Amino acid sequence: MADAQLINNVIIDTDVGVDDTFCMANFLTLHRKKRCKVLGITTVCGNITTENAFQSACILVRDVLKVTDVPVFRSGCSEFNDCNCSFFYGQDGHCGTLKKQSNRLFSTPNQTSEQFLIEQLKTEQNVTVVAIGPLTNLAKAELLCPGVLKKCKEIIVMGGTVYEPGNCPKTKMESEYNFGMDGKAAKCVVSSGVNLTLFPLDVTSSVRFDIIELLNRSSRTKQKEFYKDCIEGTFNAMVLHGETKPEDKRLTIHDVHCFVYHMNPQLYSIEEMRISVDEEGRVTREKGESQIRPVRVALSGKDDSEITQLVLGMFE
Ligand SMILES: [Ca+2]
Repeated sequence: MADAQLINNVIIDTDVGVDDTFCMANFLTLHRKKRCKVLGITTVCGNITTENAFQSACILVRDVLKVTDVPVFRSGCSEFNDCNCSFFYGQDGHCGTLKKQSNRLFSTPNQTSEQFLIEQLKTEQNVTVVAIGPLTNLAKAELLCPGVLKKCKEIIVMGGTVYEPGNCPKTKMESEYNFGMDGKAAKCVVSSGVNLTLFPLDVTSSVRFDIIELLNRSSRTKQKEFYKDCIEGTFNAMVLHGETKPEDKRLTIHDVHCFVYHMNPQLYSIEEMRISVDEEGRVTREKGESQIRPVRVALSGKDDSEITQLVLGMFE
């Protein structure tokens, strides 16, 4: 019998980089096995532009992973659409490999990402939102419908950094990318009093995945060429941007930890913290007495090999 914890409604809010794909593909594998229900994928500008995020997510879900029963939405928010955001993963968010898979152009659905979030949170029970891009859509939903985010069972966020240096060029590396790209949104969501678990750079940068292991396991799948391009493309981008050395054949896959945590929260050291976020997306720990509701913050992985095994489940 499936673990009752895993029978859960999930909405994935994503800016559709390669690390997002590792998280999404894993959730869609669970969805296929009926161990969770992915209600929808809401895309947002972040790693790539608003339009590219929508198109890339559609190609990934429909043409690469062949999932037909999960709707994909385009963000109605374009606050930072003109940003130069494709520097790391390229314009398709996947080092060019998604465009090799399909050049289909998808039409925009009638509902926007934030409208879908509001509708689902109002009507569905037991919804976990997995937020792995800038928090623009979530903040917009909260702005349009105050209190709506509190209807989530939990929001699992990849974002922010507590002790480690940031990685967002827009804020001169003073904040993590998702928080820095839309600091106001991050501030809004973190201070909204929702049941929130945060995966900051502190944990997502410290756990690294062996490239040979990823390539070996992904070579058994129908999408092996796609995964090979994603893994090698990400590694090359990490080397280019000084995030690793060429001889260290391991990847960081930031967003995938939100999936692993959903499967087994015990694999992380998690602390309750009172934090605040400023409009540049910088995270500050509040000291002493404070009215701020604490959030759970994952600071490190407890067992890297167990974490890796759960991630490799997507290649079954
Ligand atoms: Ca992301």
